[in-house]
Amino acid sequence: MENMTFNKSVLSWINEKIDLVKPEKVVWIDGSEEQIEALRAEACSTGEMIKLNQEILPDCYLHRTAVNDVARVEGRTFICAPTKEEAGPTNNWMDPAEAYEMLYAIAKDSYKGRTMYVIPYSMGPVGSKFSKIGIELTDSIYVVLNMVIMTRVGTDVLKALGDSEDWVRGLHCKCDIDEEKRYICQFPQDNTIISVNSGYGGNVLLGKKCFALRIASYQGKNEGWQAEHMLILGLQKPNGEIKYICAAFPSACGKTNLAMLIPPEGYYKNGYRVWCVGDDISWIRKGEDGRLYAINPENGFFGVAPGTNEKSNPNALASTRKGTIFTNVAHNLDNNTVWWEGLDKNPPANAIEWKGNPWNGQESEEKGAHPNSRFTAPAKNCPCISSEFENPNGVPVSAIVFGGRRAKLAPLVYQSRSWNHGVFVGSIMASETTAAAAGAVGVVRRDPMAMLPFCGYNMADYWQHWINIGEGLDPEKAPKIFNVNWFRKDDEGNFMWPGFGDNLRVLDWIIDRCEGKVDADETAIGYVPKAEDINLEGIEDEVSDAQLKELLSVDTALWKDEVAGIEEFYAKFDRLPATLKGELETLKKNINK
Ligand code: GTP
Ligand code: SPV
Ligand code: MN
Repeated sequence: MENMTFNKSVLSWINEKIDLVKPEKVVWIDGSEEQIEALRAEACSTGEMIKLNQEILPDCYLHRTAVNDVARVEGRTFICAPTKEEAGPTNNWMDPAEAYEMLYAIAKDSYKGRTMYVIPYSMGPVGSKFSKIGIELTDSIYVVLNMVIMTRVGTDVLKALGDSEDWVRGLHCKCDIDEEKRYICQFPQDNTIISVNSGYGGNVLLGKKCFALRIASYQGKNEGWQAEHMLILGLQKPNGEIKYICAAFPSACGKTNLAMLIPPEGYYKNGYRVWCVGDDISWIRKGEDGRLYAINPENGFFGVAPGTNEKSNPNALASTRKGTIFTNVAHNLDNNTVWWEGLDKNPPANAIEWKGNPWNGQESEEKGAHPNSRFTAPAKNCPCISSEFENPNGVPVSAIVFGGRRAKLAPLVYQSRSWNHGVFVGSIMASETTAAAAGAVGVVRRDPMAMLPFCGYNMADYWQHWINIGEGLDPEKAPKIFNVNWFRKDDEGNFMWPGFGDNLRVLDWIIDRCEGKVDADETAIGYVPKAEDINLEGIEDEVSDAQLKELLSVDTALWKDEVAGIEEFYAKFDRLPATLKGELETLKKNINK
């Protein structure tokens, strides 16, 4: 097949990799429907994908990964910066020369008898000043078909790249899916990613976490912008005005759900709407008017399937009804469709579970779908996709929201006192771990800005970058910074807040605060709503006034323990910004008052 570009840096890099992995042939992905359709057919012929019921789920497919390869592997993810200090205390580090040597030894000859697919892709609308280009080499059709949904792929991208050397190199080799030899390595200084021995989502769709967060966060530091693990939503008020919010929650903590929220009935009737710009990643930079603007660099959703249903997230469900790839969900053999826990109350009796074994929907200890099973759905399918989704200039950001899963401690919502206090609030985030990464689930850990697994350089320098960004903003124009917690539990272990659509009640307060329309109580940790300012109309039965007060309360004893935890965490950082040390001292003083 002919090369699709004359770009010398592209061709010489690909030729080097061809010499290394020795593919039987090389196929350039041009983005055409014919080519994609042929690849789908090939993947079905080998069993890599299963074509689903085309009447119920047109252009939808099912894929099962290896049983040992179902989530990101943080322990095997490395930042290969020149020094350990540059990667910082929260990242795994490997010396770049050693890493290349080890990875090349694993990758050597690994494409023998296989095809190399060359995927030119753009993160962000092709040609936008926000956008960046990558090329991923892969031996997996599944990866190609996912990248085609998740990014902008094809000839236009190479045209936009021209002769430039500014593009991110990505090499993915399935090898033998050997978990002992699985490595996800980022080389931020070389704009390079190498991923071996995995076939799962975040490990292999290199445009997503590897590029759009780990590499891009480093690019952003050097170029004066930010790459964040944040959804972007537009909140439309009854007067038709739309305010944009970026929100960072750790993996499987509610970004997709919040980004596609359907307002509660009363709000909906009054004209409130939520428009989804993005559900996972934001690239943010200052616009000509001095405000911050955000784009979603992705083109699709790689969303958590379990729990997605007609009630919890109808927009996400609707997004998966065509052109979607399902990974590690249950296969309903009666009608050749898919099922997952929490889709409905009728598990299929005649099915294949995610590992590929027969399943009757009854066995309580066996799940039909893996807890981290996913759908890969085109953004354009989403009924509430924002009209600004393709806007090359992004959307103006009014509020930044941090949040996580905290059964205790963090109130439903609070506002920081300033940009720098907001950076502090982001830096002390902690959340219970989820199935999105291999390892224990439900353990509270520090996850600053939801970026713990995704920051491509020293986290202390990343915090300093946040502070620097704030210094470049007129405080009047800077987004206001908040923290939310949808996951507070009572002593019986029940969620105290209904969440999902009802989270709009909190967003409404947030926007009112941004517009200076509502007062708040100043507490030790920041501004907390007055109970009467959270509208409970329609959920009075679910949330009593006492419960709301409890949700908004700041428990000083618990916060004292928290301060000790923060001090311990901060002690890891030799380069902790003085500003954050100062914010911690203020918090301590406030708590002990
Ligand atoms: P990643 O794609 O891994 O980055 O995850 P995400 O942050 O987009 O999380 P997602 O929206 O997919 O939600 C993950 C899980 O959290 C699902 O099981 C949801 O049902 C649950 N969830 C989301 N929002 C809420 C909420 O407001 N309250 C409660 N209790 N659960 C929620
Ligand atoms: C996450 O884990 O935050 C995800 C899924 O969005 S993955 O692409 O696997 O990283
Ligand atoms: Mn994510």
